[in-house]
Amino acid sequence: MKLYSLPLSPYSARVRAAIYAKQLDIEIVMPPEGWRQSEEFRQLNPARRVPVLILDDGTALPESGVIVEYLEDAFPAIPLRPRHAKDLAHVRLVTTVAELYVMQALMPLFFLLDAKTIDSTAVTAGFDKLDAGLAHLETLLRPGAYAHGERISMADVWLLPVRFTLDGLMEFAKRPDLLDRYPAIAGYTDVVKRDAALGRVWQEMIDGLKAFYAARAAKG
Ligand SMILES: N[C@@H](CCC(=O)N[C@@H](CS)C(=O)NCC(=O)O)C(=O)O
Repeated sequence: MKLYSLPLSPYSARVRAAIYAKQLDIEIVMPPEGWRQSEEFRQLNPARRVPVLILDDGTALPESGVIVEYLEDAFPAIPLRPRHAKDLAHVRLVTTVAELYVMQALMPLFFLLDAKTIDSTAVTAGFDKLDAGLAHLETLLRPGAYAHGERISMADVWLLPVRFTLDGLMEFAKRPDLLDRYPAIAGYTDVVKRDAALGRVWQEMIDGLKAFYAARAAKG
C-alpha cells in the first residue's frame, strides 16, 4: 500500500499518525509533480486533495476519515477505537468537535490574516467562533492526558494536527495567549512529546512548515 501525503497537511497527518501508531508497513510518498492539475491524480481523487491511500489492488481511497477507518477495520491488531460503546462515543465526540468546531474555525483565519487588506470584523468574528470551539473541546479533555483513556486512540489522531495548527495560528496571528484559558488543549503537547507516533508526526509537520516558509520566502 502507498499513501500520498504532504508533511504539513493536517488531513495527511491524521493518516500518518494512525499508520505509525498501528505500526503498519505503508509507503508514504509526496503526490506526483503537478498533481493539482493532473488528470491521473484526479482519477485517484476527483477532489484533487491529499491524502489518498492506494491499496495493493490499485483501489484509491481518498478522505482522511475514510482512510483511518479503513485501516482500523483492515488491521485491528493495534486498535485505535476503544471497544465499549460509551468510550467509543467519547472518542467520536472529540474527533467531531475537533473537526467541526475547531479545525473548521481555525483554517479560514489563516486566509483572513494573510489577506492584503485585513477585514478586522471578520477576523474578530473568526476568533470568537474559534474560541467557542476551543471551550467545547476543552470540556472533553484532561490536562496532560491522551484524548481518551490511557493510550493513543483515534481521538489523538484527530487532535494532534489541530493542536499543531493552533501553534501555527498563535505564531502567525501573534496571539500567544490564545490557549491561556484552555490548559488541557495547551498542555496536549506534553502527550505529543511522550508518544512516539504523535511525536514523529509533529516533527514531520515542523519540517513541513519550515519548507513552506522557505518556499514562500523564495517566491518573495
Ligand atoms: N476532507 C479531506 C480534506 C483534504 C484536504 O483538504 N487536503 C488539502 C491539504 S491539507 C489539499 O489537498 N488541498 C488541495 C491543494 O493543496 O491543492 C480529507 O479529510 O482528506
